[in-house]
Amino acid sequence: MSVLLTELQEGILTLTLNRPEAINALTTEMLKELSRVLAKEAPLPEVRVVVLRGAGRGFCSGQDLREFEGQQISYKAHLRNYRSVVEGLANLEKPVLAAIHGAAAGAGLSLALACDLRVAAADAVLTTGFSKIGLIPDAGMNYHLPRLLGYAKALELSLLSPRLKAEEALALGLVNRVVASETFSEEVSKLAQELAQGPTKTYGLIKRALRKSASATLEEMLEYEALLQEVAGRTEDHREGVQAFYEKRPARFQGK
Ligand code: T3D
Repeated sequence: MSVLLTELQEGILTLTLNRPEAINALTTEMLKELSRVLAKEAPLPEVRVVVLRGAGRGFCSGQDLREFEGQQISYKAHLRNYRSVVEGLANLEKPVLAAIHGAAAGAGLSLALACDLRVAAADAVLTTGFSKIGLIPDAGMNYHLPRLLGYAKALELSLLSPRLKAEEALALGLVNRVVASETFSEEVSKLAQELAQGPTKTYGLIKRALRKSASATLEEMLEYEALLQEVAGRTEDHREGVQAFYEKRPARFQGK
């Protein structure tokens, strides 16, 4: 059985981390496959949204702590394993949804933070976890956590690694919504379907603009927005959206 399951249905590419016996702890093989799928399959035009989830009883417990047992952490191996995955999730020009049930820990949480939206089941438990094993947050967590929560909260969670329940994570802004565990898959599908029927190219431009704003001045953003709006204005979905407005009907976006 593959350590990463992929399924494309009605524009929704679902990627399921599949090592349930270790709460989907990340191995080199799994990260390599994730990186490949994000580079080769996710960008295809028939994919309108990507959902990242875990098999079994949790989302992801982070780096597999048994894979490199007794070995020194290697800067090179670490970058090789994680960089393309985190960049692949963050920079993909379409929405990426993390569907979190059970535990999301360490680099597992980092991957969820690199996604665009996070839906948590009521039973989810989120923890940075790194400091508990004497490591610093990685896999992009130092970038995403302070941008989502602000410096003070990001530092607190990084230093103390509390186990946050779904509702606590929601109150902090770490996840976008919490849904009942019983209807989790259904709610994730509903949101994924909504996104899959949206103006995909424009979604990609929205991501680009907000990502750029993390390191840009107001003047630079005004310039960049104008540029991206010109691109959005040339999409078929923009034409359809305006036409639908005139005709007082819902838009039928094709992602073009
Ligand atoms: O090399 C580098 O580049 C460094 C990179 C580091 C990146 C990182 O992600 S470091 C952080 C690594 N992750 C952790 O430290 C989290 C470790 N796991 C936990 O804290 C807990 O397991 C959870 C909070 C995730 C879940 O707790 P719970 O009580 O629901 O489950 P459990 O009983 O602890 O785990 C179930 C099984 O999964 C268990 O196996 P067993 O005993 O039934 O055979 C456990 O050992 C295994 N497991 C859980 N996490 C990992 C793991 N196996 C390997 N690696 C794991 N990260």
